[in-house]
Amino acid sequence: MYFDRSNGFPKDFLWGSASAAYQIEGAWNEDGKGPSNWDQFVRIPGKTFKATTGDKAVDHYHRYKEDVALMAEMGLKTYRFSISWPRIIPDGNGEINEKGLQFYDDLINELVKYGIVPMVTVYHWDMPQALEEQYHGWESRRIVDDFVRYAKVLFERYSDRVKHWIIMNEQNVFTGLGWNAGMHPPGKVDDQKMFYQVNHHAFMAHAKSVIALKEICPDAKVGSSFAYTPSYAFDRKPENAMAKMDYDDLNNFYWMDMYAYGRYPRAAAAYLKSKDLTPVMEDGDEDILRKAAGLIDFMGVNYYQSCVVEHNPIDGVGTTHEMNTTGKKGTAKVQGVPGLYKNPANEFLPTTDWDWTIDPMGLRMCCRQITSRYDLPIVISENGLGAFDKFEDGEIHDPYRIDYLKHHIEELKKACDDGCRVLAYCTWSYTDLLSWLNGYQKRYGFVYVDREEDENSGTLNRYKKDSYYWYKHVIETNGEEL
Ligand code: BGP
Repeated sequence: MYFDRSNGFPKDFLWGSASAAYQIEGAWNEDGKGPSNWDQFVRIPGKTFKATTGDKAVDHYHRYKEDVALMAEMGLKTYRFSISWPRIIPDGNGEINEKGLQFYDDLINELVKYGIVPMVTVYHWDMPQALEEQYHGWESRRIVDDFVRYAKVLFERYSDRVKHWIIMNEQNVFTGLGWNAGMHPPGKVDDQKMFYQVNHHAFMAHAKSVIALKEICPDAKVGSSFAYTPSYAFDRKPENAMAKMDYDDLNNFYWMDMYAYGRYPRAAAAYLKSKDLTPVMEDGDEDILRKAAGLIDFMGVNYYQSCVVEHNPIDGVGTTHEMNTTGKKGTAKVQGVPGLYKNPANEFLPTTDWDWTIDPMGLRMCCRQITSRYDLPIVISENGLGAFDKFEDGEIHDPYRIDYLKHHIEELKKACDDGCRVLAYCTWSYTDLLSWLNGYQKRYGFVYVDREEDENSGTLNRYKKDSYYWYKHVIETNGEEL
């Protein structure tokens, strides 16, 4: 009913938590798995905090039963995890590795056994390194067919038990950090033209996978997860409000419009044309993109922070390609695009030790914007706080994490009351895990894992944090008692 406003979280709301294969599994060269682009990238000196790798990660590959048992005890309704492409097809487009498929079969069966809904991400950034060597991975249009073949293998094998699928995780982040900032593989800097071309290939891979899934399993629910950073204009100066529009078109709607409408925002397309950055498209691409847009069931949102947008003159600040990866608060720098916008700090909001703005209301704004612009259901596929945790006699007191999540859930509840159709909320993350660039000291989990940056450190034993018990109660009361 159009005016049927819900009250609080729906009865069948999926309270969940999320992870990604590279960040938890380890077993990087076991049971036939091929090397990924990340296995290669982390070995380049200076790329990650203290040269940390996911070689062992938190050893979820061997401890998944223990991890799932802890989820069941907590009462988790859904668990979002990703599948490692090089575990399934070691060289990206050749033989299929049955042992890799078997691992995820076992994991899915274990979840289903406890009544936990598996939510699967097809691509959370670990691409078979062989594809980089064959044709430079996402830079080549050839990846679209290889990706869709991989996705179909998953749909055919698992869609009897997996009904919730996320095709891409944060396409805006892996392409931005990969081709503009040089901080993710393949480590290219300021390759704007390729950045947009790579995105077009990823959009096509997303679209063709969505279409394939609906053919194989019509009752599956599908979308992609976007790293959504909503924005505030610096002040009421018209040029700052205009800068906000530019920011949103180029940083938010560029991806979400494509997923939801199958087309680029007109102003963004015009800007690309004026800079000779328009990606090459093939005949028929537009139809495929539109068709897929008509088939998606939700917008996936990874929400961590909001930002401020201010006009940036042509001789203003550029991007420094730096990030606070040490946890030393206050080391992040203002960055921007000359002639368009820059992103100064928001003095009204606190930040984490890694200088990420903490803004619970921003989550409600994401939901409202998606609801107004696309009228789509929403899956919050990530939200959480990276912090230093202290292990004291087997206990981990993390009131700051509880506080962060509590305020975000309060705002999410308001979004539900506003009429937004929110299907799920997944915290990042379930266990502690590898933070891509920030090592193991930046912790996000409900479950503490005993390990440090050094590969030989720690027992890898699991311990429940205070937030574990708190979230258990949130789930029990369907978000009524926070
Ligand atoms: C998102 C990614 C996750 C996770 C999270 C936290 O961008 O989808 O994989 O890493 O951010 O980020 P970080 O580890 O940099 O703190």
